[in-house]
Amino acid sequence: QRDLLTVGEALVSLRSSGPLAAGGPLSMHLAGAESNVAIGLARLGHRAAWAGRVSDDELGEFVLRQLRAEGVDTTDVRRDPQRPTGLMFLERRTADVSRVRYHRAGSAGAALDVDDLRAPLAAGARLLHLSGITPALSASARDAVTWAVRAAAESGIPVSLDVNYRAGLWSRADARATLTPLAGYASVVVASTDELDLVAGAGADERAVATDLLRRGVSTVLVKLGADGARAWTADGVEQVPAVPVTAVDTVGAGDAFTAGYLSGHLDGLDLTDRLRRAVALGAFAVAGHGDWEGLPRRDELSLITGSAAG
Ligand code: CKP
Ligand code: MG
Repeated sequence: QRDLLTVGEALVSLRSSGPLAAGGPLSMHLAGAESNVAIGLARLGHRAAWAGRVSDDELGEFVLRQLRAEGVDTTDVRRDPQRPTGLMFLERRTADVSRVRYHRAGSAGAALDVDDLRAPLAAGARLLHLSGITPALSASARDAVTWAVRAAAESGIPVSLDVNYRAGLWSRADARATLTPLAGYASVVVASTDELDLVAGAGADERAVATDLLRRGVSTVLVKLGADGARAWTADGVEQVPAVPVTAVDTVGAGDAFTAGYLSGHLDGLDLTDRLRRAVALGAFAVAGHGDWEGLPRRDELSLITGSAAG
């Protein structure tokens, strides 16, 4: 039985160490919010599977090799002979500010459809993780995600949804119209404070949004506070943990690391406080190193950053 199934678009990220317009060397990395989460869980020893579409060429092969090397199950990945793998350029502007530009319209990942998800959903998993990026990619990807949350609900598979609003992909109004109903199917909703208005018809007030989500059947609302840690809203009230203080060198991937830590704690049966502690510990690992997922810890490394807190 798989611990986690996650679905989304994996990208090839090309990174420059300075302004892109100045040219110079680029390095090639795997990116993609959901595949980052799968890697985070696999590093901690959980059985994680990623499903999606990649191109049937070298870049698709690169994505698969990276995932397999990290121990992620790619059995259900489809190769698309017609479409390219999406690209993302990341340019570093200052030590801790980087800018992202996508070349993903018409990609294999964006062509995801319901048929791509039938086999992985039928195979079952203890958790299904989705992000708000996927429904922004295309109409067929939006239908696929909508189908997946309903199929998961019917099979009793709890869903986690990370809002992951991407302004380059859709407007806030479109995101709100799609993500608010979707969030009602989730058992865990992950958002940063500036994403709260996208998952409930309750404005941006955190308490009002959390109350609305809990009333609609969500069991845990996780609000990421960056350097201030994170808060969890449940039927029992609200709980906050501080962040683990580290020097941030690259914040891309921090949210996915946080989610991976939380879900790992859930799979291990930890209580809410310890799940949150593991979440912020993984977030700290992610921001303390370069790359979207490269710095994530193996299980025996969890204590490197926080001592007992992460264990
Ligand atoms: O919210 P995060 O910084 O954790 O997400 C980062 C990922 O999928 C990154 O790997 C990138 O490829 C993306 O989000 C995206 O599509 O923006
Ligand atoms: Mg995020």
